[in-house]
Amino acid sequence: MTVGLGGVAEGDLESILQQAPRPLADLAAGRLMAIVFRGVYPPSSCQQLIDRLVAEDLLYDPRQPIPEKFQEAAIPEGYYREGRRQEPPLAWESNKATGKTRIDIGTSLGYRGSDKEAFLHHAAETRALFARLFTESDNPVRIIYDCLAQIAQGRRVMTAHEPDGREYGPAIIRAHYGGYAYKPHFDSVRLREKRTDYAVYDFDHQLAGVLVLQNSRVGDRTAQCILHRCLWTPEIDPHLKNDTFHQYAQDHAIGHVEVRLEPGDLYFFNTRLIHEVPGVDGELPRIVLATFIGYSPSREDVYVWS
Ligand SMILES: O=C(O)CCC(=O)C(=O)O
Ligand SMILES: [Fe+2]
Repeated sequence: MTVGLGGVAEGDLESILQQAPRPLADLAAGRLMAIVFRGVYPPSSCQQLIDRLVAEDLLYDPRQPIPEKFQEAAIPEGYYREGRRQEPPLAWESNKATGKTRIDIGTSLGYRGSDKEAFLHHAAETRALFARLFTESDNPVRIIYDCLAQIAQGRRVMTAHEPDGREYGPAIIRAHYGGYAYKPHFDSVRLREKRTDYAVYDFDHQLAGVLVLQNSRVGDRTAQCILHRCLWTPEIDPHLKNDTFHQYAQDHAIGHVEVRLEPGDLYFFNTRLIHEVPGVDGELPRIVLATFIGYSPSREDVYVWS
């Protein structure tokens, strides 16, 4: 059986391929909203990894006061930089007060890409850190790449790199504290950030692969991603910028799916879809291991970065 327009293919590899025989092409075209691999990383491994990140002072325990170091490193909601612009994050002061902060472990092109040399240097440090954090037999980054290779149908999956071989960050761990939310947005190095000076700019399509390590929970509510049945066009932009997308979606009968994930589940989606993760201010932060993916039907390589 093939999924209908805008469905979600999920389960193990066999059932995903039964539902979506051309997974990346279907995601790229918006025929498929998401692909969900269930339970690819054991929940006990998720917990061990988080405990280790806290023990190594890479994340903080939200039940303790926020250490100074993390207040400085925290990234405000809604933050990204375009091209080479470097101005300070506007949303910063207000977020410090609300406690809605995000800690990144890894190298974000969106956050650091305005200074290419500094970005590539930071990425090299991230690769060294990940080599220390993960072993050959327990490596969630590898799991994301392997699952992607399984749906990439013979294409070669690799960490994004510049023509001179210098690699980007392979993936990024993101912890969202205090009900940190992603408002309706899309992600695109090409259409949004306009990073013409990076090799990933050349791909026709950008996807994301996100592995959930921990949910944020209040009662039976958890923070989950909502994918709207709407690929970004310039017409949508004012609604993202003015916070009127929900009204626009209602006026144009644009539906959505909520992709419900538990720790250890991995999902792939097209980042040109308008998507959001409403915050849930639970005791624990929502923590994910996230990647972006560059895919072109005409290319036999698939790039992964963060
Ligand atoms: O955390 C997620 O599931 C998706 C987050 C997201 O949309 C982003 O990082 O741009
Ligand atoms: Fe996003």
